Amino acid sequence: LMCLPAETCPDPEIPANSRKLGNIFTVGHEVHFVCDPGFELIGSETRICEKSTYWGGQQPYCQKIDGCSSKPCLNGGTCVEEDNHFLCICSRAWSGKYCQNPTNSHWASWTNSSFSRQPHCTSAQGSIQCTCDVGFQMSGRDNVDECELYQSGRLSRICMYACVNTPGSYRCTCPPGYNLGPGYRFCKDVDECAGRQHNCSQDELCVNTFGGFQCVRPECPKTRHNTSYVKTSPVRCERNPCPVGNKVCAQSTSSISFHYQSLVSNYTTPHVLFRMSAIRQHGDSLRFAVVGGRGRRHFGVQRANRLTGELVLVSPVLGPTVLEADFEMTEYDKRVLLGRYISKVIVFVSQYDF
Ligand SMILES: [Ca+2]
Repeated sequence: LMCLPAETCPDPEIPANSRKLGNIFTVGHEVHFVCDPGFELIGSETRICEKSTYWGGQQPYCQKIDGCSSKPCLNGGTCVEEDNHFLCICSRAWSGKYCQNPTNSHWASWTNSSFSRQPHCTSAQGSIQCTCDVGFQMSGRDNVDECELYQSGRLSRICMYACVNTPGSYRCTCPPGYNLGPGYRFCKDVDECAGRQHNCSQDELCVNTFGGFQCVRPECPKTRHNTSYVKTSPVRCERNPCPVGNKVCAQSTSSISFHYQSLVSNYTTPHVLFRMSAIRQHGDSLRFAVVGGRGRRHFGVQRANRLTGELVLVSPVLGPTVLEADFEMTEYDKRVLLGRYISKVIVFVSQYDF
């Protein structure tokens, strides 16, 4: 038997006037630093133990901040600018320079400190409030809830999805359909189609979506008015030649192609979803329009150049939902229809914004 060194980074230096979150120093794990009230962090707030067993990023330090712009007053305190410093006027039940201390001192206990009890915690409006039995005060500074401390803001979220507090540390979790990505904080979609983890049948196509997948089966329009279509590829239908003199057939769609896309919920708009081009112009005018589908108010059409039209997502879509646009290009010459082509663009919008 041999003892091999673990792949561990050295205990990271804790900057003055700060606290460190995270106690696992093995490769791939992160530590975070939080400055005390009245200080701001310069450098890397988060450092990852890299494969080299060195900490990534830059050693942070906590710089003292003066002035109200840094929002130094906690717990609803009001900040007042004075000469070269600030003053916090605390709201009820808080005290201290930064209103950081609760004043409900009747909970404090000055008896044997080795004796402890579990606090009573309730969750309200996304934050956790804990209280102690009468005669006890809150302690447990060693097992700080990193999740709660960091989950408040979108930018400083330690976990993309959910955070689980563990003794001395925390871990991130992801919803079904996602794996925890590198760095253990981001959720990465599982590509079920590439990984053959889907249950689509042989005549179906697998479309990977964020958080899942879809089995699709593009269908050509049924025969009507002697107008019929034939499948020329898994995602394309072409109109059969029209009977001589059948005007309805001659005016109908010449080809239909199917395009599947996946988008995360609440994606930034405007966003170009699809481009359709004529290889060359036969007639004197080319027109682009959305002529059918689902969720049409989210779609707009614009011209990229003389021969190309763009289908644009114009307003953010909250998922999970499916949008569909029948994006049509028509070509005319002296007001006579030369051709009508439809691209069916189907957009799978995920439940989450990742
Ligand atoms: Ca997927």
